[in-house]
Amino acid sequence: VEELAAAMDNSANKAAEHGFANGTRPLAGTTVTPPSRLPGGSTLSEENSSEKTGSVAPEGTNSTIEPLDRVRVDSTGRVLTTNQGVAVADNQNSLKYGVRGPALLEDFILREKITHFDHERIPERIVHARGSGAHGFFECYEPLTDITRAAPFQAAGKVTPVFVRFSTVQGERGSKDTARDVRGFAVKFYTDEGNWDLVGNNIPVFFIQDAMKFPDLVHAVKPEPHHQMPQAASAHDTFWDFVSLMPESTHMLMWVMSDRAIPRSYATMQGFGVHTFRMVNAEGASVFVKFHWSPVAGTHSLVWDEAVKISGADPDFHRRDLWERIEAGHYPEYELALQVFTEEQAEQFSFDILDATKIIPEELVPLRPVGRMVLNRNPDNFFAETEQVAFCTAHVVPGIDFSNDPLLAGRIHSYVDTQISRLGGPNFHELPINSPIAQVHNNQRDGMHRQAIHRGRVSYEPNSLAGGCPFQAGAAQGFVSVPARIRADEEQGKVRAKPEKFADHYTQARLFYESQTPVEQCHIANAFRFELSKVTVPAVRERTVAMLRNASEELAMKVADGLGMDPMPAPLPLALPDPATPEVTKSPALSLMARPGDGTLRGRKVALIVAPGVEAEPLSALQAALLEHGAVGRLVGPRIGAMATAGGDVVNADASMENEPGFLFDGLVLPDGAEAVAALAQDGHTAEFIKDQFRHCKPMLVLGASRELLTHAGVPLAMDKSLVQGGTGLIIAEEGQEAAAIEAFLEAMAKHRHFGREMDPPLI
Ligand code: HDE
Repeated sequence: VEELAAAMDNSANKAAEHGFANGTRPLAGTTVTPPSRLPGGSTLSEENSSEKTGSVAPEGTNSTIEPLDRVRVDSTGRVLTTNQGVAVADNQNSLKYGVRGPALLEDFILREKITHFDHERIPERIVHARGSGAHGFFECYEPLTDITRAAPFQAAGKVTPVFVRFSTVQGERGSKDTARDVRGFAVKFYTDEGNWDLVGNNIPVFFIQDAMKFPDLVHAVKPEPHHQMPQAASAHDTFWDFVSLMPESTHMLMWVMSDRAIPRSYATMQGFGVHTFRMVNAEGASVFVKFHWSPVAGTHSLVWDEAVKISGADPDFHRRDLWERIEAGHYPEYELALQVFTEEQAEQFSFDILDATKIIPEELVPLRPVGRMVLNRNPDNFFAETEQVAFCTAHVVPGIDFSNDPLLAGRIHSYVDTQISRLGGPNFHELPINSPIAQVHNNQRDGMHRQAIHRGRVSYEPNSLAGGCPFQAGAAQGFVSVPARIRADEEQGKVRAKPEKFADHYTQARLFYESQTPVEQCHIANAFRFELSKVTVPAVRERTVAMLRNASEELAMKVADGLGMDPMPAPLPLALPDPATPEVTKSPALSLMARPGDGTLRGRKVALIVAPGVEAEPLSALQAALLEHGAVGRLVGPRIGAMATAGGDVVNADASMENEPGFLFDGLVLPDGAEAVAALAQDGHTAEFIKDQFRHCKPMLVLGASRELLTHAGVPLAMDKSLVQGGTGLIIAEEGQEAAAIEAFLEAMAKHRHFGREMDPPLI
């Protein structure tokens, strides 16, 4: 009975409401002592203590978790039932008239099972269909009461539970993670005063300035409607046709063609609120803000050739990485920073802060760090949480408000609307993942899938029959919109038009390109070359180059050259021939290299190649060293399983070169051992492994006899001596110098990539 009670501790149903005190229904014929407490499933633990505020999040205090115990299901020790709770005797055979006879319509058990199955899928999101989610918390560094009354920012150390969903935009739900694409970075804060959704992206600008163009943009970038290709890619005619006719997209194109669009991990990319928002304090005074999330692990990306290969070998690359980091306790962490500025400052800027195709350079308005977010719990169920989570830009709380950005205005409408069809009605806020921890009381009633059982006969306000409840909160507690003044209206009246500064389409595109390191500039040019080479209509390619000429002649020339376009087309005519002089012409903060991160190896994966006859000792030392730094060293062999080492021991390869190809790892170690090396030289996978690691500029450690494998793979050792001197991340261990070589390798790993050896086209 005790075992049963323990098993049932995790189970959840509504039995408590039917008189079973512990919330679980006992099995027939048993008496169980109710377990004292529902399971914890803590999101906050002592590991999450904060060095910055000194606060230690108390264990088990995630207020989103315990209410969910009501709907958690664990079937351990339970019998199979129908949805009506009727025990099912036989789950293998449908009801037939005789064993060879016809199936009977009366079989309600079969029909219930199949009917439910037929409806298991819901419409996927029209954009951002493919995503991955995680739970965590936000912790405030210092009270921001001077600028906002929003609950998460009221005290140092204040902790607010969050759920985050990262996503790609173009591909369908079953597409790949490593597409060249914008990534969604949507955060739901379950604040004490209601849910606040900060529905951002990993790029701080957008393709268009006005919501009116969003359906056109999405129709252009999605797979083409006649043949539904390409999947998870923007490299096709309709996308480039549209953007080359929309010069306002030039700035965003620079970002999407940069390595930002192929992040190494969700844990190594930034997030941005994109639009200008407002923060409002208790006195009703407001300031403008921009939101920035910066990963503690630094900003790191893949290279294109690698992203393409990964999408074949592991389409779930980012989803797996996020899951594994959290399971391993290497929790993704991001610092939230604000750019705070006033309306008067905004008026002086050379660009319009309502224009979502513009950033505010950090040099103009510095970032103010205000808190950190830690993602430390994987969802229990992908569908119930990650798929059903409904982010809406309209979900703001007292202390947060909107600006008049016309793109944001459209979004405030769109997200609630889309959930109504995606999640089947207006009650999506009652799905456990969406329901706020703040209590909900209003007179909205009924609709599809209503969960709440409202008591009493009053569903209107004002009322006297229910004592006036629920009553209006009033301005001190309730949400009050900022009474922002709207100028120019009287002169202009209702118009379909844009402010003049919106027409400067190129100044910030130039700023972005010129703020990149030469390696990044080269990757941007190569990305344009690749994408446009997939475009079949020459006029579209030419128009894009004509547009780029207005942002950077150098870039346009490189792209034109890569496309065999000679001469270049004339630049597109400017919508605003004489734009205001920008305050900032170079912003190093815009480079990915500006945020190398904390220098740890947490969450990285290294392949340690093994084969029968391998010298195992240095590999064990290396595995231990990697583990100490938070990285995983996996033994990868010609096949999985046990193999004898040179010293007569046994090592177990847990991956094979076939099932985990080289490009899935952040670093490579080639082993010593004459017999092993001879076997590896005979296996074509070894050379592929080495080539990919070399081409993708990843750290490589070469021990003893393996040097020969480099030559075998065509690595140009003789060509450039600097290649072997550590600076380019290729470390060849001299005899007896293994320990020093391991140190050098760990250092090289911390640098992530070694672009010094990158060549275009690649030499091998
Ligand atoms: Fe979205 N967007 N969007 N978007 N968006 C959606 O909402 C929309 C825009 C973003 O993980 C949809 O629930 C319009 C900018 C993210 O669930 C939809 C406009 C930014 C996610 C929608 C934009 C975003 C979405 C589809 C222009 C960055 C995924 C399913 C006016 C700041 C959230 C859904 C998640 C999802 C509409 C532009 C970010 C259709 C109309 C700009 C991260 O409502």
